[in-house]
Amino acid sequence: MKHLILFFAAYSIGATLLVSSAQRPTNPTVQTAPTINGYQPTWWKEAVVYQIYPRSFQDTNGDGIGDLNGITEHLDYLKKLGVNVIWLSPHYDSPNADNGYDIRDYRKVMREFGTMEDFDRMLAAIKARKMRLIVDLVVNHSSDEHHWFAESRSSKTSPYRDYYIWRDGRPNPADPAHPLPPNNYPSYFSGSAWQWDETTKQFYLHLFAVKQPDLNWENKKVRDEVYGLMKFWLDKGVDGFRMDVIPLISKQPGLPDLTPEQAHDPSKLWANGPRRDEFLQEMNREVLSKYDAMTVGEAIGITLDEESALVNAKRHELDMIFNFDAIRVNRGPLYSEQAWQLQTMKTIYDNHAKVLGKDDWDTVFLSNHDNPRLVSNFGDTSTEEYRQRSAKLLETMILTLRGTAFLYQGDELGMTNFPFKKLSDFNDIEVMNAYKEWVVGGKVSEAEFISRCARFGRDNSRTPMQWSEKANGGFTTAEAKPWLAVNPNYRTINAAEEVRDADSIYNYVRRLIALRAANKSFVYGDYTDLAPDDPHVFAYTRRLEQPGKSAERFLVVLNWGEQASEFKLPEGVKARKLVLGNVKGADEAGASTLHLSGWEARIYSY
Ligand code: ISL
Ligand code: CA
Repeated sequence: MKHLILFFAAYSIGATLLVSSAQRPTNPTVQTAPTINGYQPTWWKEAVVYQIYPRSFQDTNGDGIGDLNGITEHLDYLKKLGVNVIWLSPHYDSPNADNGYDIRDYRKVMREFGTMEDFDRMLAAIKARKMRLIVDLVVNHSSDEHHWFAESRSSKTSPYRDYYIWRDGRPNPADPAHPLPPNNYPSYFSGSAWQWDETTKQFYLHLFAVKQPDLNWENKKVRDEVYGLMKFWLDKGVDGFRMDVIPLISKQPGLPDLTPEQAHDPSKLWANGPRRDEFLQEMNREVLSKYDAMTVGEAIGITLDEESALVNAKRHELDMIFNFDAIRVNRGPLYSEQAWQLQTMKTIYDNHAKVLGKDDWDTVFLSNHDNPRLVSNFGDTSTEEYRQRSAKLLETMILTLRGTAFLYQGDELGMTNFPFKKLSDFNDIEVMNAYKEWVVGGKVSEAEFISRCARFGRDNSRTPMQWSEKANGGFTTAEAKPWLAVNPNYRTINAAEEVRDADSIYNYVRRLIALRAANKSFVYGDYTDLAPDDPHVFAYTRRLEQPGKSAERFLVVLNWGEQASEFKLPEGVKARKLVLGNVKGADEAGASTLHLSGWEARIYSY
């Protein structure tokens, strides 16, 4: 008992010392600021984040690959749009088996993207415009070309051996020289998650590509390496991290076989390793708590009920996660399309509002570099009119729902999926590997495979930005061959045109972001779904009532689909004044029933 008391006394003194000696406590203004509607206000809650996939943003040296100087060149475009945080997909040295999500050197800039000087110049230019930068932290795995792995695979006694996850194979009676994988884990990118390595005659684990060996987070040295590289970028001035597949860092003890039920969605099991929270709390204690940084975890395999464990402010883990419930609402197995209803989508957002409390925070996104183009996925590209309207409707929703908004490059222009016709049109390793397993393996026909990948493939969002009507959409020079073909519709869908056109999607999004920036109700306000059962109209309010201030109330009405809809406002909700809409001339302020045309979106004050 005495020992215990002594231990606790020493611990709390240690903790006090730690706090008081920290030179850079977490944003002191934030800690003392009064709450808004019960929420602690922070810059990242108020942020509109814009994701840049650097490979496809802007090429400045004619090699057909986007680069950091290309980002610097377009910062005024982003500033004008109004976004205030940029999330940069991996910019590190990489052999590009998975376009940079396989990192060879965490402290070096990818040669194709430029130099560290280019990075520093870009960061300074971002800061000069009062914007912030978060970078991608990909530390569930590294590249097999990282020097840690080169050492690790060289011998069983290498000091780096335990940086990765090595296991003996299981005996193979049919062929004793070639043991079977240690367990039945499949890789996300098809095939087994285990790769045989001839040098030391063991298997290593790779939940993604063979060239992406999983790091062993059980090893404190690995964690220290990660904390060190995080500090390296934070000390340079980056404002936080998007953390790739972060719940996967803690594995199941003993790595048992997946049961048949688990095999349906193995990420559920992988994501819930018993040390996940311990690792994240340690990372927070040792690194994040010392900076005013924002974190958003890609939380593959996490359900809404489990979310608070990761994002609750009192737990000191992450600030936010990406939950994939909404974005995957139309997705069946093997890239197939699943029928869905608007009510399902509403239920997802409603549940989020109910389950996440005042110490939690949410994200809103419906696209990224792993998903199809926003307007092709959830909107309507059947006519030019509907493409524009539905893109505006989707952006209206993303920017007025509850949570930090994440936009993906090109969606502000209503860029669409690419007309993929054949396997060689694709670049993505996920597609190439799936072809072997699904087509060669007889699960789907070749034609069906191409059509599914054209619908859901990740390359859809990775085609180059369409800047102008010039050759190659102005992404690169006319002579260059872009690393992935530019969508041929660049002649009509491009930034130059949209910046000019006051009614464009770009200018609509710009007005939306400005509206959100001017009205905190879109950030901290309450959310109420007015008609959860309506199959066509998504209508909700955002409301903020603060003592001593006049109430801020907004009504958002979204008519999903080509059909015209009527929406009868419930008692007590009067559409006072139209503040933004995507159909010219439509207003109906003061009406008790709204008449909406196809894909119409309106925001009223009420
Ligand atoms: O995109 C997917 C399915 O189409 C997902 O399985 C995706 O691989 C998963 O969400 C994890 O994504 C992240 O880690 C991967 C990388 O390929 C993705 O680009 C990244 O966002 C491995 O680092
Ligand atoms: Ca380039």
